[in-house]
Amino acid sequence: MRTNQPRTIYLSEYRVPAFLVDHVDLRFELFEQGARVHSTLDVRRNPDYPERAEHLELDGDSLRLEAVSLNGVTLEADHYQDQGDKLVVLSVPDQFQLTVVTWIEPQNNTRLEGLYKSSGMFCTQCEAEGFRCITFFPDRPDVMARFRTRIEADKSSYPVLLSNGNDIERGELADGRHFVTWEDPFPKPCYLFALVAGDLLLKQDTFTTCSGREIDLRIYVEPRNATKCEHAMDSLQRSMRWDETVYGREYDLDIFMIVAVDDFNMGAMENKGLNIFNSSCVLASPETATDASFQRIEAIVAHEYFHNWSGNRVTCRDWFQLSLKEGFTVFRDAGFSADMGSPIVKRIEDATLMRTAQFAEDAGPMSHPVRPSSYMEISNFYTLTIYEKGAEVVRMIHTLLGPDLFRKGSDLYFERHDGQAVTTDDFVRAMEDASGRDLSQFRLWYEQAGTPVLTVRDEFDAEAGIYRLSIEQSIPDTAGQTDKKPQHIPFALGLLGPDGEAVPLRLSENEADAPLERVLELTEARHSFEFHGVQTQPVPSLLREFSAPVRVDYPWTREQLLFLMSHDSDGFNRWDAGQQLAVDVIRSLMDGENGAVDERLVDAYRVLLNDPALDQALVAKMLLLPSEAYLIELSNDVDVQAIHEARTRVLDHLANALRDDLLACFHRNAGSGDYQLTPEAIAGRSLRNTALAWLLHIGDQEACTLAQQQFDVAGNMTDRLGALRALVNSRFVAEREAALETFYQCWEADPQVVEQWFSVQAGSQQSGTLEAIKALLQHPAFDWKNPNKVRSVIGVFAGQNLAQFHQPDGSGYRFLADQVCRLDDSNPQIAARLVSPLTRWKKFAQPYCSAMKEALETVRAKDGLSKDVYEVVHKSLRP
Ligand code: B3K
Ligand code: ZN
Repeated sequence: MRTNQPRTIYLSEYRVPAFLVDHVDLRFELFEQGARVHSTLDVRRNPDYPERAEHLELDGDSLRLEAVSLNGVTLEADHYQDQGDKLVVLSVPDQFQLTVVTWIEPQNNTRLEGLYKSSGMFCTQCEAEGFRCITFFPDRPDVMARFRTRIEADKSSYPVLLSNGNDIERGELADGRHFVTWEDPFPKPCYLFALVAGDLLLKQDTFTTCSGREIDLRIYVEPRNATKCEHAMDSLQRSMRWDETVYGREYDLDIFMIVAVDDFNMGAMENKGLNIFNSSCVLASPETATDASFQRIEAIVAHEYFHNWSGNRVTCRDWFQLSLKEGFTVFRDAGFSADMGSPIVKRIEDATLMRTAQFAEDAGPMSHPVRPSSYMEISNFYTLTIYEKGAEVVRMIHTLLGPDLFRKGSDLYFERHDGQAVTTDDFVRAMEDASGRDLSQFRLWYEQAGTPVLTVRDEFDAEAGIYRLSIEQSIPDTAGQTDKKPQHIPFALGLLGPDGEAVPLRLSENEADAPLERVLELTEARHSFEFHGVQTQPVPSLLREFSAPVRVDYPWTREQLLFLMSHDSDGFNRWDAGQQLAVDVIRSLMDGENGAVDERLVDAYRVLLNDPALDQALVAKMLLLPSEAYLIELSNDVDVQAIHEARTRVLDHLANALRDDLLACFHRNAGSGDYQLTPEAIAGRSLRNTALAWLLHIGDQEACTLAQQQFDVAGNMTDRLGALRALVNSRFVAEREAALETFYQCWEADPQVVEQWFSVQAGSQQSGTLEAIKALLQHPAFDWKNPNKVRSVIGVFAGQNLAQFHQPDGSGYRFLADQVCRLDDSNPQIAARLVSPLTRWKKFAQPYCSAMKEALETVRAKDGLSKDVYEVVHKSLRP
């Protein structure tokens, strides 16, 4: 067991840095057996620091110190202390130059933080605290410096040498080595530093900015990926244009580079001028990537590009402010994706992620506010709350201010804070100053954790023609936070009359030109609203477009939901009504009520399948039943197998009753011609593959043949994988095995496709999956050091394949605990993420609950547990 408890860092302890660094001069000597880093810092005392700090303290991690000199004079050992995680230089002058030489071993770096090697190339990941694994430095985002970086390496193995900014010098060295020097004119925190050295192929294009500057766009990949860059390049160009049009933001450097690397802990990283991407988030071709990957790539390329303003030009003061850049940037990339595709579909996807995964996080042991007030390991706080809830919070500001004032606010924010490291409070203040609105109560969204619950009740007074709505707000207690204050919530609603027409929302008797939709602003624990001039009992359409990240409790009848499903003018709520109806039907089966599936659900789905006048992109989403994860989230004392069985029964019933409609839907959406990424084409493929999956689910022989045909002839990966997945989840064992085999043989040389092949199997609904998973870990293509492989097998099994993972005998949990312990030694960040499915043990019924807890306890007992896993496991096991 870990004996020393990691230190907790508190926001309340924030102090400005004692020393500032104006300039950093780096020289990297890269070798196969390690790297020598020479770092020269121009340091001065910070005039804003409240007292005179005597000694300079620099952060370090896993460094071998070779030399220290001050103003060119080598320091004797009694002038500094190498404490491992700190280098303390004693009694320094007010202003000086400090040179530190360190030796590091990138080839042995399995944590993938700092400088490491991936497929033979050198690359870096410095956010949040990886720069200290490269050299001693004040590793905090409020220290911003200008960087010059010289890289030296063997020329034949590493012909391409990259860092941030512009390349200003290059030349040859002895022994077949060469060097390139890069200079970044913009001061930046060290977490945005990047270096790449490798044998890479360059795909180039240009972008002309709104002021007429031509930017050199470069994507560097391994030569085998030459044909997979077009989509990323195109997404980049569209992002650059969009940020100019929608936010008035122009790119600042002359070069913008993206590098794809196979071994990467997360999706991508916004290093200044040199974004580094996980290969799976940048490389795509129709033959190898699904529609979902194409959309993910577009969103991530945009997200990292948008960080150039929201994150790099204006950065975070400290890591508690992480959502300042992440929440805002997710909000920006969501706007971009909505504009590039179907806005309703994008909103449905975002709301689904919030309601299934973020609400769960917010109710669990790792729950924290959008601006946390403490942490042990910052890597654990790159969460759905920081990213997705943070984006929802910005979206609510947008809703409250309206698009014009919001834009004024963002302009003011960028102008006022350009080149600064600031706080979420500074962001809100800019929005207030530009709009004249008071957002003081709104700020509670940053401070209070937990998902607000709105209890909505209504009554109709036919005689007076008044429809009354009462709304009560409450915020549940969360880890370390109780007695919360009411928050400022924008609540969008409409009312539907008997024929589905919108009822004018008159808040007073004689209000003329009353709107058909309103955003009510909830600020109190209790509100009641009266709508006048209402002739017949209306059906309310609540929280339209998911106008706030809250739960709504309203006693829906199935009639109301069916009515909204077909009549609501808000597409999002049409979808949501369908979800709530399906949830209700599934739950009534679990409660054992009369045992039959409500035929009205079947009828509603029949309409969806057969009415070509409906928005097919919306229909494709409406046909997807609520996931097991969402059903679990909605329940307490969860019996996973009971949820799985009830959901499966509904699916069986629907698929049997609608067999012919599904077949017709499959054929109607056969698709032809070129691969296109329009919302219509994507919807067509989604409908076709949903139909196939449902038909195979009920063991339909004809569908099995169709799936095999589709698998053989598909011209794109969406259809090929759709067919494969349907077969894998079916009872057709021989066909499934044959398809899996063929697929692997065809694609074994392509890591991104092999990852999908792993995922399909790890997500299989067939029993015996755990044994199959164990076998996959022995597969020659599986690699413990590659996070994508780990995620595609272990992550998918434990995080997505809930019915298989939650075995009543606890075997899935023990398996996960073993893998977490194994990974904890090599890559703690990945281990800490993987353990998360176990953390919500309190929510589950027996025997799940105790078995999950036991598995967590095994992890806790491991020797030398990392800080990352320690924090998650200990917080989860707190009484
Ligand atoms: N900022 C990075 C995330 C870094 C995670 C460090 N553990 C990617 C992004 O959000 O754009
Ligand atoms: Zn980001």
